[in-house]
Amino acid sequence: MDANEKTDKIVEARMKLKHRFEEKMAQTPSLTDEKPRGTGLANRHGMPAVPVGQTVTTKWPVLDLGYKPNIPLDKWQLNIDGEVNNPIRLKWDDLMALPQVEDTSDFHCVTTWSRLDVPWVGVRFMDIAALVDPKGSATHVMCYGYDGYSTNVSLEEALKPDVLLVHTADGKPLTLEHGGPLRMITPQLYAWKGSKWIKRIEFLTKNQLGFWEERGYSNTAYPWRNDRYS
Ligand SMILES: Nc1nc2c(c(=O)[nH]1)N[C@H]1C(S)=C(S)[C@@H](COP(=O)(O)O)O[C@H]1N2
Ligand SMILES: [Mo]
Repeated sequence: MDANEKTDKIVEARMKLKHRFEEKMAQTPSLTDEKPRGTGLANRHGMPAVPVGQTVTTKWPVLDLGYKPNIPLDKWQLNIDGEVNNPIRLKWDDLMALPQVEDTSDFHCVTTWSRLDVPWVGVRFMDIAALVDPKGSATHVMCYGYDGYSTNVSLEEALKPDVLLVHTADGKPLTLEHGGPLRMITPQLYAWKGSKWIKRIEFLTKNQLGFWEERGYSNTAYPWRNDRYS
């Protein structure tokens, strides 16, 4: 396959995914809530900038399981597998060869702090999904970190355009403590839905609980509904 054919295949897979999840995505809280709870000016999705119960901080606290796995770039890999037609293993150079996007979005931690307007650079989850071509039966993903962490996300949330796998924040390579070299971000959901030190994305045919979800955190994690615990 030449480069053009490759691009065409990814575009085709992306359109297929968009078509399959468009309706479900349009029904997610961050796009449908008529009375999202919070304060401040509307963000680009029409939600108040500061969700209910959150306080803005300019610092960036660190939350982890007491362990920060340090993976050198030449050893780093990301596996994307499960309910897909084309499972892949990306090395660092493969990741950097994918379309890179810059985006600025907010980061809401369930422990009540929010960091607004973080400039990120990375790859869209949607583009990664298009590469592996999920089977028609795929509904969710489980994302795993090198530290043993896991978190589940529905595809109608994960496929939103501002869900990214990021390697750069605030104009600098993502630091180890914040999940470098690569982490996921989910601006429309509480930040625990974005795995730091991401190592594997597994497509699933049903919802399964991740690390915090098994310990009582919400499955849906919607900040403008104060949806913290299940
Ligand atoms: N691999 C991994 N990812 C993780 C966590 C973790 O402990 N391990 N903590 C989660 C939680 S609870 C939050 S609030 C954010 C915190 O990201 P930060 O430490 O960069 O602020 O990462 C999430 N992703
Ligand atoms: Mo968190």
